Amino acid sequence: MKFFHSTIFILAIAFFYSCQKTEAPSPVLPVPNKAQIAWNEMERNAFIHFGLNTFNDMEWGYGDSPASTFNPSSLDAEQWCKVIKDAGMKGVVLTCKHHDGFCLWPFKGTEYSVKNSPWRNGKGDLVKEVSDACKKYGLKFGVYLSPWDRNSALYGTPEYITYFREQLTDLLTNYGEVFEVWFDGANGGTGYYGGTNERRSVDRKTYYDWPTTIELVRKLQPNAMIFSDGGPDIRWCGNESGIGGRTNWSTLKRDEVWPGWPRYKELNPGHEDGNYWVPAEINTSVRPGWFYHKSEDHKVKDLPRLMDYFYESVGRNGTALLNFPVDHRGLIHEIDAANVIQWQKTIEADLANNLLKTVGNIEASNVRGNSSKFEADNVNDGDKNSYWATDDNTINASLIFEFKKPVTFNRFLAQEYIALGQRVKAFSLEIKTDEGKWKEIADETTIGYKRILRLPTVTTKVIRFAVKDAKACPTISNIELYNAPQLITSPIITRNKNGVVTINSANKELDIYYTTNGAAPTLAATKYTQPFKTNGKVEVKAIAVDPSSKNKSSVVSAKFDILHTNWVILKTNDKRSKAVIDGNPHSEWSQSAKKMPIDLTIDLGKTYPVKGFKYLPGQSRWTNGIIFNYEFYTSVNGRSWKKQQAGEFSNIQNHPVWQEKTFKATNARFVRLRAISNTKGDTKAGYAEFDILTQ
Ligand code: FUL
Repeated sequence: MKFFHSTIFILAIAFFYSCQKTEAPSPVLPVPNKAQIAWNEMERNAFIHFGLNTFNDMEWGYGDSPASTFNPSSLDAEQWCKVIKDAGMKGVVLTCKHHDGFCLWPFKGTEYSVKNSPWRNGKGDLVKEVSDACKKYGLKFGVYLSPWDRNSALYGTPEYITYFREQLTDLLTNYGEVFEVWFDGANGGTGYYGGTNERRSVDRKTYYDWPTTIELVRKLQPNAMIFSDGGPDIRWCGNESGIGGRTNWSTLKRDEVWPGWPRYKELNPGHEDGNYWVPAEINTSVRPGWFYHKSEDHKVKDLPRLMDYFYESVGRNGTALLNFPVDHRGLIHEIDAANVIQWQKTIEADLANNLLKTVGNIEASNVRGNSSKFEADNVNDGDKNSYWATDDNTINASLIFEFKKPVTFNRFLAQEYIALGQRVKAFSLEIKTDEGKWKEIADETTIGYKRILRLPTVTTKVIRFAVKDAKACPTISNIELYNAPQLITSPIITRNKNGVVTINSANKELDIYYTTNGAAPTLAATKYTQPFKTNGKVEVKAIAVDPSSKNKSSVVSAKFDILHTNWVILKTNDKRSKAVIDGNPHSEWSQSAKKMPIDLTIDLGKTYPVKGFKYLPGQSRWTNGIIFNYEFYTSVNGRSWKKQQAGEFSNIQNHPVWQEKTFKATNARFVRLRAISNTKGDTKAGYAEFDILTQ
């Protein structure tokens, strides 16, 4: 009997321990709530900036642009939603009120809204049109409501908070389900403020009484994510360039960084020891500006830039929020639409064929309690709720993937089971070489909801994923492998002052072939390996080619005239002026004077038969002195000058690209570009590049 009892006792203990072992790991706090997980799973959303700024060519309206200027000619919110849907995005956040205070819905508390605009004869409600279009296209709808209001006379007083909450109540009551509420961090400063035109500063920590406002949002839209720089539910990533942290914790010491802005640098990586779950939203605009400016039509993010954005947001444990500056017509511009649809197609193609599905065997160095519930295969079963986990004390652990045939890949995707918290602090990826040795191909930090690595293309039969450090035993829900098609990026050809030509292409895995004799380059042309020297006039043509598929870019051509080696910019002591003739379109120089005109005078070092000139205005966003009316002079001796031409660079403000002017060839050693006026009407003249054309 006694024996029987003790056996039962031992068995019971054994059973107890085995159950213990196969229990799910305890969560690592803090953990996300369901709505936060659902928000991460949306991955990519759209932002819309549209309002009076659109019609007044501004980014931050002062609050005094007349409501009557809001006049889109053919606004169609369904066109926006169709583009957004086709671009693979899941939700839309609309600037219902930007800092200028203008309301896109007929808010009863102000006259500064669509109701006093000609659009739809003052009967329109854009928030309604957009939220309806979202419903039709199966997109979630979110609202941006600027706390700062440069129009309201109340701003800065306690009454404004009531006004602000009434606006919020309208937006969260009358337009159906709202998935995200966006509170901008820019707050207080100069403004119109009901005609007082003054500076009003507020303490952004205390003025708005945020806790009460947050409660209001919770009451009206319990599932909405509240965004501000420092949370509460989701945070800013600390930049507007669309770059999520390579180390990116979804956890944050929210109370310490609140309201966020002063410690914005910490928002990018988050805090490993953060005590709140506040994942990062990675926002950027498809154009340089948040609002539409015709002058930026040629600066829409292209496919390579958009792909960087995808991998640096969604691929770095963030949710992307890509802004569309809707144009004057009230449409997403054709260029923006084409680029984002290309973006979606390329993301789909990159992640089309998960090679891990062809794996022969997955071997874990440790499986929690040896239980099938936590087995290695869970990372490859397509079930987001199953995961591979290890025993509590086993942090260093690995998975070895063995393939029957060699696999070639260049993308690695991993996901943690974040319902139990973000755990992994460091991981690596290795491949087994033909010699049977491990070779590390990636050494990274965090994973979180999703991490995607872009890797140089490699071929192997065995891959090892190793967790090197974690807050507790790892819980990995998913791993995928892809061989993304090479992105064909165009060659960029530049030549410096001394004639050295450099050809680059953003995708470094492409080969470049070029010619200097005017012929179209093929794979039989010279392969570019390093910068090369040219003398004088030359036309360089290049293509970029994917060595495996042989897919190639279109031919890019660059015509260079005489060398700038002996050129001297006269009549200035400013050393920075050499930016004008350095062959680099991204460097620039500007000069100012008490009054126009302003001259750029160059000694070419020798006499040439000059038959024209080229001018590229500054390419930076806030460039100065884009020349509009000009005169062009030549001289043989630098004393007596002959005017060769006078005219304007038409549309240069909106389209600041190379301008080329030609005239009858004349001998000259000295040339002068005289700026008669610039596009702003002030007294500056600015240049990215200047060149001449010779016969
Ligand atoms: C910033 C604002 O000041 C910009 O105008 C824009 O709305 C951007 C999304 O946030 O803080």
